[in-house]
Amino acid sequence: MHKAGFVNIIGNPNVGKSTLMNAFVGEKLSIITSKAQTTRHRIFGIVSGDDFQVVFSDTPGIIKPSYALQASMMDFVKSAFEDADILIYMVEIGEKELKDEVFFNRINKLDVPVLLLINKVDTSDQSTLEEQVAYWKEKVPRAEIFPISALRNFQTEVVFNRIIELLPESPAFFPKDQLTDKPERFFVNEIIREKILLHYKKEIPYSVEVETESFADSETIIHIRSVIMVERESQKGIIIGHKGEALKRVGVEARTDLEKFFGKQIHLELFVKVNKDWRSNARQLRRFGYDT
Ligand code: GDP
Ligand code: K
Ligand code: MG
Repeated sequence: MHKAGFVNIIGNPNVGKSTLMNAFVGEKLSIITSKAQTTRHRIFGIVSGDDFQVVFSDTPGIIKPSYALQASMMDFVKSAFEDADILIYMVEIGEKELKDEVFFNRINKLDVPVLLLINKVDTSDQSTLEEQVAYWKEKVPRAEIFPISALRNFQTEVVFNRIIELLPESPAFFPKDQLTDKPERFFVNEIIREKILLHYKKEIPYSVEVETESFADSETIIHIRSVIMVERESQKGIIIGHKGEALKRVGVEARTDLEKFFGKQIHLELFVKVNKDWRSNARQLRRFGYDT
């Protein structure tokens, strides 16, 4: 018998959804930072065995959208509700307030298995943890609750084994050696965007989109040319920085990660362009892959 299904991970921003999917897949498919809205897309991470295939979906954190980009991000979350065979609802230790009741009520109404993961237990003591488990048991009576640490790989295997048990009988959805649904350029864009999230303050990371114009893979080296898109001229200056130092740092760090990701030498060229108000422009958003 072969089992396969979609396991969709949803939750508030920063609870550790991307960290968990990467831990399951064993590859850094999703970028991770301590900032909310690091993940903007729905990203598949595929784990296959001889008689199973789990298609994880990492999704953006649940927020109340205030511009078109964020609305599209929440459409990714909604789609993750609709096609889940198993839903993972992730919370972090200490989280009690439900930021979006609408999503929350949907969880209690779903008829697929729900695993409620209380993440970051490495930061908690036993009594706090017990209190949290009791709280979530009452709030989501139909969920199975697992305290975990995605970062330290604590109890993640237990969760994985439970997922395999719960998977429906089905043939595989993807070739067994496929890890994700996204093309190479997507990961280039994301790795560069991660460095921007890490090194720039305030609104800058949220105003940035990265587009890879060329990706030329030869035997020993990959030549990559990417554009960092900002919304305003003033942001362009900030990205480049004094004597180009800031942009240079992004390039150096991104290249190191790209070499790890692709297992090859990378030659990376970065450019900065102004694309006025792209976050609110439906046509631009479609171009950057924000349509569901
Ligand atoms: P997401 O926004 O839900 O995708 O969360 P991320 O995976 O991007 O993680 C947000 C932050 O929480 C990052 O700084 C992670 O390193 C951190 N984090 C994730 N899992 C754990 C965990 O189990 N323990 C601790 N202490 N930190 C974690
Ligand atoms: K994050
Ligand atoms: Mg994320």
